Amino acid sequence: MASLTKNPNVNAWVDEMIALTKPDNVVWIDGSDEQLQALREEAVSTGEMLVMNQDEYPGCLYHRTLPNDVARVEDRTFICSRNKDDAGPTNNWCDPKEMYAKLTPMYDGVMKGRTMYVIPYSMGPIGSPLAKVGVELTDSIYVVLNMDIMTRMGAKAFENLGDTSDDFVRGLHSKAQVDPENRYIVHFPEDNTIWSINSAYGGNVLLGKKCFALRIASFQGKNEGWMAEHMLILGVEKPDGEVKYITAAFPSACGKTNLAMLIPPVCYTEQGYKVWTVGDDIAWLKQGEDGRLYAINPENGFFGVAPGTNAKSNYNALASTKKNTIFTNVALNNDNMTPWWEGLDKNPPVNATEWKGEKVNGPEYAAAGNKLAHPNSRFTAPAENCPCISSEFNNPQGVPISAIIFGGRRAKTTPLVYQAFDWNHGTYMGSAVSSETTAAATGAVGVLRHDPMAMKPFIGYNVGDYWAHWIEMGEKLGDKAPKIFNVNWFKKDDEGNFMWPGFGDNMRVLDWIIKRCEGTVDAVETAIGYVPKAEDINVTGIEDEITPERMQELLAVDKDLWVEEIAEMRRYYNDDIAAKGGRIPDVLYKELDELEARLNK
Ligand code: OXD
Ligand code: MN
Repeated sequence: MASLTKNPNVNAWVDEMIALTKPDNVVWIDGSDEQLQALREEAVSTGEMLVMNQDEYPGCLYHRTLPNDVARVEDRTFICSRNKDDAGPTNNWCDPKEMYAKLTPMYDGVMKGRTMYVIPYSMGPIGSPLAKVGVELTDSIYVVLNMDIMTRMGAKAFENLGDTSDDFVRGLHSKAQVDPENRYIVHFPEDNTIWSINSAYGGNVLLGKKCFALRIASFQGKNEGWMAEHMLILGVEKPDGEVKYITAAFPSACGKTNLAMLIPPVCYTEQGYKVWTVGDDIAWLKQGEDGRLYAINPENGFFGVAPGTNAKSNYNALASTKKNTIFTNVALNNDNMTPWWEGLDKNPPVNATEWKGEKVNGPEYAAAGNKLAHPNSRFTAPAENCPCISSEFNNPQGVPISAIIFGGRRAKTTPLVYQAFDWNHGTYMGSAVSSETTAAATGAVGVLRHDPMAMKPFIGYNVGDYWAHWIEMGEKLGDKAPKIFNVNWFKKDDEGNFMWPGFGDNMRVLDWIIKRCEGTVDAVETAIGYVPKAEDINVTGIEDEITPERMQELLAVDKDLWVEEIAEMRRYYNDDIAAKGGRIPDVLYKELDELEARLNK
């Protein structure tokens, strides 16, 4: 099939990769409905995808990965910069020449007997000054159909690239034999290139997402003066119609999708407050002409964790999955081909297929302690399905950001919310983000790990240089910089119960944050930052649960715990980062010293 572009850089690279992988056929993805429909039918005919109940879930498909291929594989993910120091201590590194030499034989002839799909796509609205083009080559129809949901895919992306530009990210994916021993997710930032092999799981193979929009883009952003961050973007519309935009960075599976789509409590909705979703996972941020920081969501859909999603926890996400969605590794109700997962409701289907494909009696299987859906099972849903999608979703200029929020899962230490004194202090706060691990990545669950800016698995270069880039951005933005906050929805009491209701009630914290940005509410200046006065968090409707005493506990700054926190941060900076080649900016050591001095005052 003829190329869809005259761009010689694209064509030369595609030819080279065809010569390497030797597919039987090459199909250029134009993005037309006919082409996509034919691919869906082909995937269904081979069993790669199953058709869901078309009355209840029109346009929805189901896919099951191999049991060894269910999450991102951080231990097999590499940043291959020419100098080892440029990858830094948070990345696996290998010399690019060595890595190309190792992987080239694995790709040699890997697509024999298969079709190569050439996927042009844009991250960001077509024509946006913040958007960038990628081309992914893959032997997986599942990848094509997911990329159609997650990106602006098809010939229009080539129009945006133009006939001569070399500024596109080259992604080569082959599921090969889905062999975990030879699975590699490799980034060559200096070549704008990503090679992924032996996986068919979303986070490893939808190369526009983590690989491009975070790892490669963070490196591009450093060089070009913008930022790629693991952040949701939401707008809070106030009763007077003004919308304030906020971004928030939480580690994987800490509720970014839930916060991005929250439904405010009645005491807010009855006044006319609304929350609009711009993005749930990734933000690209750039200074606008007016000096403020603007954000776009480079994605076009949601690749959300299914378990725990229900009408109460996230009505809008659930609604987004009702049409044209791909479900991966959830359970199936065999009676009517509808999806099920833990936390959807309390009634696992009796006649069920669990995520590995075994037919089971759902209630019995669950009662025996088994999960029907994989804990990292996913929905890939078009953003346009979301009932609260922002009218600015496709705005090529992005939305102006008033506040940046960091957060993680911390049972103790961190109060419900506090504000940084200034941008550099906020950058320190971001560097100190840590969280209990979840099922979104392979490895142990429930262990506390440092996850600076929620970007540890996604910074495509030296983490110290990344922090320095944050500080430079703050200098550029000056007094137009967004205010920076830290939240913790996961504080627990001595009995181990969550103290804060979370979900929609997080609106109460957003309300305080917005008022701080507007300068309409006071705060208590503490050693760690500005903390709300207890009476300034609106508890209308939850007074029984959140008594003034409880609020005091939620907002408390426990000196002993913070002394421990500082000791741990020194250990982290020194042992995990500086001793391993992380170039920590002096500004951050100064922030740590000053925090310590304030606590000991
Ligand atoms: C994701 C992740 O899939 O962060 O978004 O793991
Ligand atoms: Mn994520």
